[in-house]
Amino acid sequence: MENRKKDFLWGGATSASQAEGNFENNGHSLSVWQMIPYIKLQDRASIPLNFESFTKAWVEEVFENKQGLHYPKRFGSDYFNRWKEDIDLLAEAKLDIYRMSISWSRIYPNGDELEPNQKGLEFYGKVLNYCKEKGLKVMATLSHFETPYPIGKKYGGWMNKQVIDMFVKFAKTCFTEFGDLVDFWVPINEINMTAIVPMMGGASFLEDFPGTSYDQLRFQTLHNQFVGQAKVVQLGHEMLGKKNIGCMIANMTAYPIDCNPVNILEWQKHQQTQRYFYFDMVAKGEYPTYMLKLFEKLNVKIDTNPEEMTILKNNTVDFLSFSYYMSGTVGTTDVQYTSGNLTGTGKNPFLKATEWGWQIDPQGLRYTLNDLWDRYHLPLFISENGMGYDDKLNDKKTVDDDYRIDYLKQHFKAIMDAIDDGADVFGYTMWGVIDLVSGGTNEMSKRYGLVYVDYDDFHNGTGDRFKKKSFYWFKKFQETGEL
Ligand code: BGP
Repeated sequence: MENRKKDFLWGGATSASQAEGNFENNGHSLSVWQMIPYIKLQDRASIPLNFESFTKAWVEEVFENKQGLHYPKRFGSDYFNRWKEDIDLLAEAKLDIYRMSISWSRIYPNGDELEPNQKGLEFYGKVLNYCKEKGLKVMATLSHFETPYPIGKKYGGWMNKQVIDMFVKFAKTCFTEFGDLVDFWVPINEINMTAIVPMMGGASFLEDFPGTSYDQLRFQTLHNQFVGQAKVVQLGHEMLGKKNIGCMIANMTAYPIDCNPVNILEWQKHQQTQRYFYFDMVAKGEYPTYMLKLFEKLNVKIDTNPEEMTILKNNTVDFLSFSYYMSGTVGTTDVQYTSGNLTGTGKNPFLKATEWGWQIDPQGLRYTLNDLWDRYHLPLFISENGMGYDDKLNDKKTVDDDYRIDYLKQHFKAIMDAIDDGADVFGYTMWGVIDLVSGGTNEMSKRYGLVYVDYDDFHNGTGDRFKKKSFYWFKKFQETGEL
């Protein structure tokens, strides 16, 4: 099959806190995500973490690290030192676009500084200029779960509306410094993370807000992020004079477990509250009725005012970007569960799953693209997709990752089919294009890349980069347009 849309952007993605390392130098503070240690999984396919266990007391205790735990995201794949080599590899594989994040913790390590950290700006200036030199377009995420931990500690994270202004200040610095070097901006990665785990998404801990329910915490923190994101959209439009700012949402496509009407209603509720809600907020700029009803039921009262609601309404995004790894099922009964991105979901007997239990569903991507295009009529970009696998480097210093090639081929075909169906899709960035630390499980051995990085789960290894079979496959796809 041929790649029929000639200006489509094919690329790869990484994040600062999973790739950079070098956490204690150059004024960098730890981001929330770098506070979580590696804990060996007994069963990779079972949901690994009890998110409510991430209390502030626990984080502070592990911070002292008397138990000698390993924190993989503080080491990443040593991108901070090897960025040039990595960008060369991306250019060699003929990527059109590279999605990366600019670590908030490197630019405003405490959030409340008046001036940005020059060393951080210098680093990203070098990286972005080099991308330009190599002909790579760039999508920059402003916070890939990278709220500096000091903001959580001192201000209570995104639950505190002062953090909105800190984020806007950070965005303003990035627009000023890098506005000419970045092609597309995404303010907040997978914004729905905050409604699932406010500590990870928003650096807000329940202990800091006595008398507040967990539901109130998660939806208020999320609301403040929606407002912060809308303010950044407004600022970007004013400063950059371009329509190049999108959202990033973890897409939760699911199917009803069967055609029993009670299950259809359950599925509809799930898709509204777990999926459309986020897209509705950033595309339509107001709370949908079904969420207002849910808030009543949960006794959630969003602290807001008419000015914030106007900001949300007037500053919707220019494109919709989302992660798509898998699909799930929903029903009231008879559902067996499996792991997935951010949350678990129902098993689907028609789908195979990875070792981590993530169900592989390329046709679900075609369905999702058609569905989102029909509903919003905004250009679509798949900003994360890929297959985590415990790749092994062979004697020839490569990885024969035919399973990954197969996964990518099927998903690329699904995108092309969706374009044929009429959906306006303009780009795709494969997750973890150069191996990096897993977001959810902190394993280095859960690999997604076209390039193998020689580190194990404890950061032992040379850090050397090796091209996998999928690297050559991707390059050929770019050269020929043939899948
Ligand atoms: C998304 C995150 C990414 C990445 C990806 C894969 O939720 O935005 O940062 O980690 O999931 O997840 P994992 O690394 O846990 O396999």
